[in-house]
Amino acid sequence: MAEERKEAKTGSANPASEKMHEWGVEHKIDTCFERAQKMKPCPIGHAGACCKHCHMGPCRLVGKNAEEEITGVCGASLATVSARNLLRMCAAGTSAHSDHARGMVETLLAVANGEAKDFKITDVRKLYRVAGILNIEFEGRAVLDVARDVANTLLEDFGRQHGGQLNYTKRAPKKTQERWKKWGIAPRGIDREVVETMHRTAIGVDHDPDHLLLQGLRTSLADGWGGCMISTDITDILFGTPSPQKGRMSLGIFKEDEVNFIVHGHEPLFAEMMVEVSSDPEMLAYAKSKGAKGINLGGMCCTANEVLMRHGIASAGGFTNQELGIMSGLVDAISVDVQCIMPAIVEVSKKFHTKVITTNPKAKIPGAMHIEFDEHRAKEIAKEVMKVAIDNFPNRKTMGGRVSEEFPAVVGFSHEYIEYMQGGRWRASFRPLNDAIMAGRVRGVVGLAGCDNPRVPSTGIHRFLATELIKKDVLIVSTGCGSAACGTSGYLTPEMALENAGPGLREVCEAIGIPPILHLGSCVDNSRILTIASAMAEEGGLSDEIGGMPAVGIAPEWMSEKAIAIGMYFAASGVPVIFGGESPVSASKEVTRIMTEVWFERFRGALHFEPDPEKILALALDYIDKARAALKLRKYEPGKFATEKILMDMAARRELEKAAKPHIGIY
Ligand code: SF4
Ligand code: MSK
Repeated sequence: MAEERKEAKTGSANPASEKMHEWGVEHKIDTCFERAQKMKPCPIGHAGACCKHCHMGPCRLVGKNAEEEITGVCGASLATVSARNLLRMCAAGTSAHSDHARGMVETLLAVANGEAKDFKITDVRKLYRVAGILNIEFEGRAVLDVARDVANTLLEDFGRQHGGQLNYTKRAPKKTQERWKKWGIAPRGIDREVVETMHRTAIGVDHDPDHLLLQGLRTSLADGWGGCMISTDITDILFGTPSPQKGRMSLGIFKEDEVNFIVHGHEPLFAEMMVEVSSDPEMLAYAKSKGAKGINLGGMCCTANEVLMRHGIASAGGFTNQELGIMSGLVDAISVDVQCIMPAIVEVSKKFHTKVITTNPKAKIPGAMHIEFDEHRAKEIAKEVMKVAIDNFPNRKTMGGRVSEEFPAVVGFSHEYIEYMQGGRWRASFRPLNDAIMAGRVRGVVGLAGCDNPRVPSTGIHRFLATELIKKDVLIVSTGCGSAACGTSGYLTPEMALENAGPGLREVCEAIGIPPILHLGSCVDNSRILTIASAMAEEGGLSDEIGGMPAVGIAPEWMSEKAIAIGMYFAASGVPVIFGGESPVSASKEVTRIMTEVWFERFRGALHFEPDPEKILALALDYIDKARAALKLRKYEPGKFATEKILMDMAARRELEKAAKPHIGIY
């Protein structure tokens, strides 16, 4: 297997991860990297040419001139089949984010009703901001009453049946909203769009690829401006809006002499309780009684991003690090909730002493322990789970790969903080960023997001694009496993700007004191990018809508259906998006044309699939430069920019704050 692996260039591109992987290969422990070699994807399904939407099939629409000449038993064309496949991925991705969001809103409601005593409203200012957006009166009212109204209003977005559209769609620039209206893709209710997509993609319903894809965009908008944005907001309200934190990232975060507990998955509710419990004196005393010096909490995947950016809890990395972390032999327990959890971690854990604990009522894994989380008894359950890890500490075996590398990271750039750092608390704005783009110091902005993937040397394309883009003065905002890929490579530090960023971007980063790659959070926090883009449009000087900005989204190693939903909502909002890897609709030229040319014409966004990292880079820069030219901005030339605008440093910001009066801004 090892030889095959080298030939196929699999494994991780991250040195620490690859070291652990090599240790696993030596000890005959298979991981996703080996399984990716053994399990080749079916080329027909991979290209979107297989339909199994009824039991007359599966129909495989392959062969010469398949697009023109071959149909399924029912007569469905290749374009119909490919479009339907993409839509179902989008609906599944939307469901995942939105079901997560529903859980957050229900918890907010439980807090407001006094039924979830272990949680509280942490960020009242953010609650008021959200109330303002929803036209809910907040001044002079009890905080919990406002919270109840916010929760009930947002809950309506899930099941709205008649008239209207999602509350948050009005946060988009007017012109962007008008495009949605014109093309009939303003989302109504989140659940409704998902159900309609499932209906329209069933046998014998909608067969027009363009018409189908429009419904896909409407569903994805329900994800971006619904599920994701709601989840981000409620998480901030309950646990605090992130501001920069120092953290540690990579597989070297585990401690030999402490109980190591990993929170993995996506939903922050249980993880937040584990943060509390990990410093609880009773738990620490219990850990000591078992011979441990303390409790070391770490995170994995997007749960890691949630607790990293609010509490500085160390992250062991992204998706492809989950088995590798267990192979350290130091993880006493790992809790998992939902999404991106490989069931394989149970098998790997059997080789060590690690306990795998599922905590979500929706997700069990055979062979794992199940301790169900209930927000009404949150702390009690968190303690029960932590005790499993502590009791397991004495069972550690000596076996395990040892990696000591870890990197410092500055994380937690919420859109509110990005606004703040550009003008202080009372005069927060996006003016300096817009000015820097206009002057050519910052060439453009790239959202580097999405998963890492064992079918390529994982994290490698993220690493390549991150370094190349900042060299070319492109500011990066990162989320999800894109953030993990950057953080575990040591890229999330301000020093990265000094060493690698182009001269313009470096000047901006030095003036504001930020890294050139801004960690924005988890996958649902891609909604923060929508908010930032809307604020930039409102600020003026660039495009007056999200479309037309010198901005691109890239998910170079995507694998999840959630990534498809995210890519589509950015495209529908006006952002050209480039995904790595082979296209899941490559079989249909027509679907590919619609997603690239037709969507760009209608929405100024697009969805490309491009496996070659160099071409991804070139395409992204081309979009950025063409947008600059269309906006009649100064032509980007490295090292040459207008110097008239001075960025505000910390001292200037404090001066402004002293003089200013408070207000509650509504974005
Ligand atoms: Fe085949 Fe049509 Fe059934 Fe799909 S819906 S499996 S194309 S017969
Ligand atoms: S965890 S969806 S692998 S980003 Fe959000 Fe990472 Fe992709 Fe899962």
